[in-house]
Amino acid sequence: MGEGKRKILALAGGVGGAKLALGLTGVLPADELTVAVNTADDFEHLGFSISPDLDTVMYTLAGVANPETGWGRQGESWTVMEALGHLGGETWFRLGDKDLATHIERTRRLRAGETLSAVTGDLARRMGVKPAMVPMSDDPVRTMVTTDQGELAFQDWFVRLQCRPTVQSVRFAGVETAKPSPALLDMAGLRGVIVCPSNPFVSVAPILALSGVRAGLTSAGVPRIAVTPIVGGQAIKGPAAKMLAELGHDVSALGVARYYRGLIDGFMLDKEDAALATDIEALGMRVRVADTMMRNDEDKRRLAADALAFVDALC
Ligand code: FO1
Repeated sequence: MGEGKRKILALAGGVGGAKLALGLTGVLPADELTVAVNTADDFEHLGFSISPDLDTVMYTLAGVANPETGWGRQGESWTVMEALGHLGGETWFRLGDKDLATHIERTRRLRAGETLSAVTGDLARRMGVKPAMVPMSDDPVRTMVTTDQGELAFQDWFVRLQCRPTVQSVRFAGVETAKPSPALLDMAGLRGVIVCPSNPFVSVAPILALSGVRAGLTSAGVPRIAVTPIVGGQAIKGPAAKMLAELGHDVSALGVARYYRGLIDGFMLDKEDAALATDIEALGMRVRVADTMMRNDEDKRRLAADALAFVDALC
C-alpha cells in the first residue's frame, strides 16, 4: 500500500452494498472507509422523503437491519401501516413504525433547509454508525424505468409492481444538474475504490452518471474493483439478472464485467463462476475468484478482507 493512501471508497446501493460495507467495517478502521450511497431510489411518499438505500446502509452498519428483508429495521411493528390500511390509505410501500421515525425526522430537517448529507451524517452518528456514509448527491436524482407498461418511477416498478414490467431502458432524471458528493471527487489519500455487489443498472449507474464521477474515478490512478452481484447466472438479491436479460446483456458475471469495462481494473468473481475468469480477463481486467456469498457476518468480513487484498494487489 502506498504511503498515506489509506482511504477506501465503497460505492453502494441497498442490501448487497450494505452487507459488504458492514464487512469492510470489520477489517478497516472507521476513518479509512467512506460509503457513497445511491439516492436515485429516493422518493416522496405519504408526504415523507424516503431514502431506501441510505437507510438500508445506515441500519445495517448500526446493526439494526431486518435480517429477513435486508431493508427496514429488525423487531419492527406495523401499527401505523395497519391503521392506514383500515382507512383505505396507501400501504404498498411498507413503512414500519420505527422506520417511520427516520422518515419523519429526515423530512423535517430537509424542510428546515438542511442538506441530505448533513441529515444523513447526523442520523447515522446518532445510530452509532462509525464510518462516513454519504448520499451520492444532495440534489434529487430519480430513476425512471421505461417498461412495456410505459415509464414508471423506480419504486412503482420495483415495489408496487414487483419488478414485473419488462424493462426497456433506464434514465436518471435530474442527474445532469445534480452535484456529486465531494467524497466522490476527493481522491486525496485514496487506497482504492470498491464497487459493491449492488445492481449495476439502478444502484451503481446513477452514482457513475453524476457529473465528473466516472472521469474522476478512472483518472485517480488507484485500483478500482467490483464485486459481482451475479452468481451462477442469478442475482443474489433483486432484479439484476432480469435487467441484464431485458437490457440485452449476458445474464452472467461476464455480462456485469462487460458493463463495468473501462471503469474497473479488477473483478471479483464467485468460485461457482470460476470458468468465466479467462473471458473476463480478456476484457482487460484482472480477476480474483472468491466466495462472494455473504450469509453471515463472518462471510462479510472474509469477503471484505479478500476485496482489500485484491485492491492492494492491483497497486
Ligand atoms: N422493498 C419492498 O420490496 N417492499 C417494501 O414494502 C419496501 C419498503 C421499504 C421501506 C423503507 C425502506 O428503506 C426500504 C423499503 N423497501 C421495500 C426496499 C426498497 O425500496 C428497495 O430495496 C430499494 O430501493 C432497492 O435497493
